Amino acid sequence: MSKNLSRTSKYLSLLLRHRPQKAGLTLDAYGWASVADLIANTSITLAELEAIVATDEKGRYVFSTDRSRIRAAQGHSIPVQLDLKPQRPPAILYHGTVAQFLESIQQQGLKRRKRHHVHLSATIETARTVGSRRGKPIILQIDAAQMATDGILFFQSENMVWLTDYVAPKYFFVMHNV
Ligand code: HQG
Repeated sequence: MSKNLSRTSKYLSLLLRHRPQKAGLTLDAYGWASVADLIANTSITLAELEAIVATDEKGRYVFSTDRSRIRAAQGHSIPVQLDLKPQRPPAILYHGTVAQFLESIQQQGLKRRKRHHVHLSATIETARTVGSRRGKPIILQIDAAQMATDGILFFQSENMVWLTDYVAPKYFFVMHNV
């Protein structure tokens, strides 16, 4: 993705996940914004939107079937209903974080902070990328199978991120040498 497109994608993330009002947009209850409004209210073109949806490496944004609306697949801090259905997770999931949060995470468990859910990854590589956003990554291995057995619900976003409400300390450990 070009530098310009990547900057536009970050702005789109701000509008569709956190602050639609910055461009005078309103999202419906399910997080959809009107594509026409988005184009009218910003300098983003339809061609750019189409390129971002098609090429974003994490599939962060999706068009409605008729392409009149667009939303973020996950990662919101504002309340939206994504209508995700609970799904059985893989036996093991991973979470990438950094050393400065570790003590607190080990005491309190993984919390969703500003987002709707705790975000978990199916692979160590993805968790490493997520953690690397903040510094040297630390990978937690999560016993998703046990959590599911204990009745804790998991969801998968449209772009395949695993989501859950909270992960108690008994369900994870820090992976070393990864
Ligand atoms: C940490 C990006 C202290 C947690 C990524 C994380 C992901 C705690 C940070 C998606 C804690 C929250 C989500 C506790 C959790 N004490 N720190 N009890 N519990 N934390 O950004 O998982 O590019 O909200 O470890 O790729 O980093 O936006 O979550 O470091 O998929 O599409 O608090 O965001 O995707 O940070 O990232 P975040 P995250 P996008």
